[in-house]
Amino acid sequence: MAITAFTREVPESLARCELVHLRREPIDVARARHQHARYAEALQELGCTVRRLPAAHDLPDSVFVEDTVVVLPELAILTRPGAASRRPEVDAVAHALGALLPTRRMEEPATLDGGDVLLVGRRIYVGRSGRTSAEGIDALRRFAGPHGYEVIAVALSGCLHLKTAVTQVAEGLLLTNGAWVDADAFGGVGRLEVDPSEPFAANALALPGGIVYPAAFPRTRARLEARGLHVLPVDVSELAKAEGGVTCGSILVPQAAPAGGGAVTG
Ligand code: CIR
Repeated sequence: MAITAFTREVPESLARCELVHLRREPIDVARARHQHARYAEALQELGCTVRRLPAAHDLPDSVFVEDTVVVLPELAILTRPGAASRRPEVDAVAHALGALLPTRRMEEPATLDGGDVLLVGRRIYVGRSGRTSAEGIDALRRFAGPHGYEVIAVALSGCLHLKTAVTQVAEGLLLTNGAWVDADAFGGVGRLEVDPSEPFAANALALPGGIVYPAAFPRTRARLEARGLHVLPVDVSELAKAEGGVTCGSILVPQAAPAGGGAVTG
């Protein structure tokens, strides 16, 4: 399956990002940009075609594109992010994805961050976080339900988004931090727990060619590799200071397969 990965440049204003669970630390924007470029290369190495959305320097969190949309093969559901400062991020994403997929858009009072949404087959798990409201979950159900998806709300505590606590790393295998989410919520799906010394290690970006994964979590990486999974480590330390992980830096859109490998375009 070919995948187009949309990214958005690290804005000048990144250091003014929203923060919920982390203390504000100085962020080196030049370094963050370098790390983000390397992240995009990793996506490309694993077979994605990377498309960059226009930078938005007045929107500090605009690099974290995942939160603006939920992409299903059938449609793109544009979100209304839980942090008011982030809502203007959505228009550029709507414009780019509208050319590829039918789109629907959540309206006030619904709020939902894409980081709270985990798609496993025809099940859509959605975190009840500080960013995602009951109305947001209802809207997701209303848009996705007619396409045969079951939307399942999941409680979480201690972290920003559902995907801070759980991501899918292979068919039938979830990587979890059981301190932040009740891993039994995911039915019979297999699971691998993060190393206890690496609480933020559950956020992994699985692509058909391998897993893009923060270099900061070698112990959990070893657990993934022990399962035979190919892991491509990337240093995302500056983005992590803004409470971002590896899933939040891209929007993955499955495409009808073109000839050849990955590419970076405008
Ligand atoms: C925020 O608080 O919204 C940003 N500073 C971080 C968003 C990270 N998004 C994600 O993990 N999906």
